[in-house]
Amino acid sequence: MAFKSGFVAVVGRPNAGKSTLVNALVGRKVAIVTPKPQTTRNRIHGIVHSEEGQIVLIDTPGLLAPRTALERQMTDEIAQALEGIDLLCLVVDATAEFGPGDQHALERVRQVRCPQFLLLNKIDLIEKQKLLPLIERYSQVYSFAEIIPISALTGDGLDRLRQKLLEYLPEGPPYFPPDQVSDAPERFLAAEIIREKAMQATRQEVPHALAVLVDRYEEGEKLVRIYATIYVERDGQKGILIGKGGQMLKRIGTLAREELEWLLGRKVFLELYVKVQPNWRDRPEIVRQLDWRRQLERLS
Ligand SMILES: Nc1nc2c(ncn2[C@@H]2O[C@H](COP(=O)(O)OP(=O)(O)OP(=O)(O)O)[C@@H](O)[C@H]2O)c(=O)[nH]1
Ligand SMILES: [Mg+2]
Repeated sequence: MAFKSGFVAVVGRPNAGKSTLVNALVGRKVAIVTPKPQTTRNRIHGIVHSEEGQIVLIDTPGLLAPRTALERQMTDEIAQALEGIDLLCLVVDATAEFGPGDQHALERVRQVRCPQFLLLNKIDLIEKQKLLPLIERYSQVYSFAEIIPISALTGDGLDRLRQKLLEYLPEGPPYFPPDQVSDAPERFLAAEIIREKAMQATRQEVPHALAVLVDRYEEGEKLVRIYATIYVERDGQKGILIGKGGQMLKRIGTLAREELEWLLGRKVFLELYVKVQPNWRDRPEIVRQLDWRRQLERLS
């Protein structure tokens, strides 16, 4: 059989499980995951290699009506991810009732011209008989090429999904070399892992007020030195992040370092700073700095 290859956008509402799915199919962590909505802020390619073909998944931020400069950038990221794709996967949280957010998501994908799959995710959490009404509901309002129940967490249904993706992709040569799993540089992965640990360690409005920028990334053969700043919007948030006697920041740093050592396969020296940048989410000039593609252009 001829080799298949192509780009598959993974879209859906915040918290549907898009990044979990991309990581599971790639077989490595390329995107961060937290229980909080609006974790992903940039589109990232996660590359799935096999003998039959190469699936380039594009993880995207959750679909929503943008209110801040950050959310507008996230919406732009989705629009760019949808350009020139071969396939689209709409990921839906099957444990949630169909609501206005799902209607909005359908209207968004309706504008895209390519075959579309509906992935009913988190089926590990629901009774099988609840699936059928959901499938019927979606079938009535939209014509999907395939509707596939999955659990990105347990892996249920993912073999079938992989097969179906390859089936629909066009014939073509691979876009990425066999050892590449993501298009994002390690420097960005480092910032994201730090943000993931900080998001997981904090509550309420703090996780969403966090941004991480790597100030220096020095690669040695055995050791990577990373100096990064975590931005928050208010003094109170800075206090929470640093914690009593610096305990919180230390814990975040340790967790991030351990995971980065595992992901990069090298020792990591990590130094974290915390700075207040009032209302950065409403400030386009700061939001732009969080776009790693633009950062790369600036560095080169
Ligand atoms: N039980 C269960 N939980 C899941 C599954 N898939 C994802 N989750 C959980 O759902 C939460 C959100 O997962 P993410 O992968 O970050 O979701 P996302 O769609 O990328 O979210 P945003 O980036 O915020 O748009 C996390 O707590 C995941 O562990 C699943 O199949 N089953
Ligand atoms: Mg995500």
